[in-house]
Amino acid sequence: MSLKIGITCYPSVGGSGIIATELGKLLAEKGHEIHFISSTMPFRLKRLYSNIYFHEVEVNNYPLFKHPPYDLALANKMAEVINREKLDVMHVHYAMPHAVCAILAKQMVDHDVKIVTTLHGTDITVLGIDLSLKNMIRFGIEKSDGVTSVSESLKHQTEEMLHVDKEIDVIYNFVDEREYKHKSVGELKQQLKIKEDEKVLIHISNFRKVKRVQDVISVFHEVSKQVPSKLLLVGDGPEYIHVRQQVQELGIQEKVVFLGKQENVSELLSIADVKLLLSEKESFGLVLLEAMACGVPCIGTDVGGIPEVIIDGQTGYICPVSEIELISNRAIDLLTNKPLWESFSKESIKRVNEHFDSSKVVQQYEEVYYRLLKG
Ligand code: GMT
Repeated sequence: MSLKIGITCYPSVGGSGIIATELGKLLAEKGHEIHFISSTMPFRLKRLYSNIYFHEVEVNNYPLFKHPPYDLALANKMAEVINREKLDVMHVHYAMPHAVCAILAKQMVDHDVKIVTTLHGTDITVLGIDLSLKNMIRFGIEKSDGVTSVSESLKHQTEEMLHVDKEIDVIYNFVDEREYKHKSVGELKQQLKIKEDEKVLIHISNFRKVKRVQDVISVFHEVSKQVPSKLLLVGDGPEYIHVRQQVQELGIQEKVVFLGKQENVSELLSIADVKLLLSEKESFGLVLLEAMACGVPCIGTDVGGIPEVIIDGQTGYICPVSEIELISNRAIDLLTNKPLWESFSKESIKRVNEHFDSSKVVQQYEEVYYRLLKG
């Protein structure tokens, strides 16, 4: 039975927006009718799909209000779309504010719709710590009909921090295998002024403090003393300026390539030898999966869901946060031992195919929808 599904996410660049959009596209390919409801068109939703609709949330800026009431406008738009399109499911990504808006919308309509909330991390690990929001987040989770989490670690953290009385299904993130695979990218290394014999390390993030990009620079500094290499930095965010300063102070400007926000990440990953994600908080780490799918071994920290993605000593390495020396040594080992690198690269691709297969993940979400609709 095909369903009518509403999806709300933060449409800007970011793992949760990517997952929500890719999920919507794959569900549409399976014949479901998808209605995205958000402030702007999700950035991955570029071409026209006959069964995907976009409903823009418009917020009017009245001089009376200090802050434009986005959350209320969103709830209002959700109610309008649920009623008019007779949605079966409203799938929201993030408890705050999206689940709360969906609950409000559900009360505004006479049509029965099931609310599914997917927890991505920041809503729990950052906002959940804020006492003023804790009760609201718990409310959003408990009043949703179904709740999913992108890792076991995030599920446990949610239960521990918020004491929620709710069954949470763990459904891992996924990548579109048609896009994320090793590609022949011809002259790209040359274009980026990287010599053929130089190794390439890569970091991709939104440069928030939790990503510890400065540790990435410190590790690269150590690695580059022993291995001819370059570091590609993809993304932008609050720490960017400090990272640039650190690179300058270390005198490694010639070896670090700041690429800013990029869309063709699979091409950049195809010239990379090691991916570093050294965060202090990370519920999953979608960028790891993207790298692994392209055959790039990853080094990550032992926090959150990262150890559920990287298998230490098999697909990459897991190291304690801020252990620069250990992380550097691991990276040097990988970059200087060809058989080891080849084995990790092969195992990374295998792991993505076996555990994070997009068709299985989409099916898991469908099972949640059907289970709730059956009551
Ligand atoms: O990492 C971020 O700052 C962005 C955030 C988001 O909303 O996209 O990422 C969270 O959701 C991703 C998709 O499920 C996960 O892969 C990231 O690990 C998670 N980030 C954190 O937990 C810090």
